[in-house]
Amino acid sequence: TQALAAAQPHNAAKAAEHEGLASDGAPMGQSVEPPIPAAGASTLSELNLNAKAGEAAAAGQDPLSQPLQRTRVDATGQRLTTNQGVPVADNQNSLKAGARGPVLLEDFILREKITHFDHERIPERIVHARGSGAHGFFECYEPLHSLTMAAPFQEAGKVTPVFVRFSTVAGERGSKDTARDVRGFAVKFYTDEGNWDLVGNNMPVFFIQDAMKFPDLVHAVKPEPHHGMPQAASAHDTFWDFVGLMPESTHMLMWAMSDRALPRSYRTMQGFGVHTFRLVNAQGESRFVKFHWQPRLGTHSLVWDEAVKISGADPDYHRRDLWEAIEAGEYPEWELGLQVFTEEEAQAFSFDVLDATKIVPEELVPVQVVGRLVLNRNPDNFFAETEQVAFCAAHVIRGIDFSNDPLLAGRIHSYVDTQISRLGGPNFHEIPINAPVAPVHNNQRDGMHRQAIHRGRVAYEPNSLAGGCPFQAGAAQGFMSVRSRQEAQESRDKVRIKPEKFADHYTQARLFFDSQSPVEQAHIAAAFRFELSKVTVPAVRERVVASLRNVSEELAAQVAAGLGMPLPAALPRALPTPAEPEVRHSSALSLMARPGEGGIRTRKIALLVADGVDGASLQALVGKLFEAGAVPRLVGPRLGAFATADGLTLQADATLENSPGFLFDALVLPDGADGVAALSRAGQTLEFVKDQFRHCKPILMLGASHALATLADLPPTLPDGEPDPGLLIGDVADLDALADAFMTAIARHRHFERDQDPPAI
Ligand code: HDD
Repeated sequence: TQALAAAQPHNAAKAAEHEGLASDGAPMGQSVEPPIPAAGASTLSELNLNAKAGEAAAAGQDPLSQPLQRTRVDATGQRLTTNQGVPVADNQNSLKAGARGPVLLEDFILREKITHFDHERIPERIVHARGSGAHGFFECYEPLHSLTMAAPFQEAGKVTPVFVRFSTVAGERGSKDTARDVRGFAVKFYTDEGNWDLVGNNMPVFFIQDAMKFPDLVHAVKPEPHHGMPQAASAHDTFWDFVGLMPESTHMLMWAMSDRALPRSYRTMQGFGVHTFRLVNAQGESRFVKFHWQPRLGTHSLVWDEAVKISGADPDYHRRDLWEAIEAGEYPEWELGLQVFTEEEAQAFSFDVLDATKIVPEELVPVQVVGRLVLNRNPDNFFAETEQVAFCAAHVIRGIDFSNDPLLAGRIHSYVDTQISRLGGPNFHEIPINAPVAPVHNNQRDGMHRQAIHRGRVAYEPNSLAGGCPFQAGAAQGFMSVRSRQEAQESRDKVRIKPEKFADHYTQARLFFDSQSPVEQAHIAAAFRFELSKVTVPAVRERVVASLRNVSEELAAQVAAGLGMPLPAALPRALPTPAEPEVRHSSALSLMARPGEGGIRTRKIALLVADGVDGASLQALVGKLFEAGAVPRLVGPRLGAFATADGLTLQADATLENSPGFLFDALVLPDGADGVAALSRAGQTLEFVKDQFRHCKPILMLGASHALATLADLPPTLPDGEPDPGLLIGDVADLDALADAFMTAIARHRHFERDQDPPAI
């Protein structure tokens, strides 16, 4: 991994920068001296030998395509200047006519500073405004020549730099990370044949089938327009009104109400391209493809009560998690999987592959793993990179093509269009984070914020004055004029209708629900209950429950009971007798199906500390957890040093006040009667213990701390009388065995055997 990381153009100087060794790295200060003009200069400005003309760009080279290094700024050891490079002597006082006199209009330094400040904000994204990004690379496992010409898949071991942005959908830019929401999973591949953006989500289906409905969907889910509430939440009337009237959203609602809408971390969620795309090989043969990202750490989610509490204590929970993992060298990793199938196979499916509300079950078309994605560098600057990155569903490269999915068609338009207002004009592709590493040459010119200085007098094609350049790539270069061979053409009458199979809204919603584990099903029912309980218009609630009867009678009954309403009649179906599905149960659809590689790396573990605890056992545990790659933290009633019963001094890393229990994956309660008594005097300790228990997380209770279990009213066994495998109680004499059992319990993530609705604690 390190060798590959070193090979990354965006990463090469990172280590040196952090150690302050960037001598030939980031330019110190803002301006970079241009090189001396090239020998053999031939244009007027070159002959002029004005240093500003610079060196002619190397043939075929795009000056914008250099690594981000060219735009990095480092002010170490530099004096303060204006934007014009004029040194600023005093950055404290404006220019006045006398000490108590008026500020002078001529103070251009003050005016420049305030003017720039006044314009610092840009519009946030229409959707997916809240997000976090990172740099990394994609590595191909095997060449895929028979499937595609796409550059990243041409050689085993080929590495393509990427920038990835994860996001929530509904909330504004400053909203919490742990909203119940779909997550964006957008990957920009800087391939040597141009940028390819795979702009996906962490759920493989979507709410609507046609882009015509996208503005309606977004207007319904965003804060209601009259009072601007609620923020980052779908639990309100307009969202449920809309989806209740759009039965095609039912399948996506099952995913959005599942724990997938509450990822524990961006690092523990899957990603999907959602649409059916095409892979095209050098012969122009195309096959359909679905893209899957599978996290190495496995899939893992929060529970709702926990997500709500985290949003108060740490609204940046996912952003911080991603940042810290990368800074710690625990690079997040996913494998790319493809489901590849032919047009003929697709024709025979019981569902339409052009319908973005349908999956292709993995039992029908297996997922073939073709490479891995590693995120190994945090951005230098949030605005310059994460905010200004512009993903566009229209950005494909040769070897990747669109299908006729009508939702995708709208996206091909929308993304480029939205950047024009968000990023201020048509030249957003020149912003460093968006500039391809492949050369860019065309006759598009000018426009707001143009950076490139195009040489010569020719800006048209065909031309003879510039030798015909830039010339069409054409078939001779291996770029086909037929992009991909299409299926037998259907009737091309102009119609505003949907294909027939799009009308089956429930078969796959049922497949999803039936494929969940009992605890996941219970969480789905609870999520519908919660969301609909926030809806104020009873008819809206009824319509949604009526629709759920077409998915699962059991689910509808549970939700109706939870809302204290009679079960309404089932909603009439658009297609009374849909085709028989090929797959009725798909274990791949359960989060439990992907436990990951095991182990406890990067899990955050709280060990409570106070004066009078047993220090040696805590110290030993910290060492063991650290060795296993976890992140142990000593949490005390205050910061600072604590004197332990056995004469050690332990420093608290965090406090019960600033780091409540729900921010941790597991909890250790220490031995030592005095220490336990001190901890129990702080009300937060019992909340800590109760939250850990309620969220089904592992708890290790050493010696005297068992008293806290009684104080917190923890049930001694599971509801069925069996021992709770996530609740480990023992004496410090057995520390080694307890530590091993604790780590095994942490590796399991949650102990849902103890999950109860309503919660016992
Ligand atoms: Fe979209 C942003 C994913 C349908 C229009 N979308 C956006 C982002 C992601 C997705 C991950 C954030 C990119 C980033 O981090 O900058 N969108 C999806 C998926 C969809 C989908 C997986 C369905 C399969 N989107 C969709 C439709 C339309 C849009 C149907 C419009 C017709 N999406 C946009 C947008 C956004 C956007 C308005 C807002 C900001 C941006 O593009 O750059 O153009």
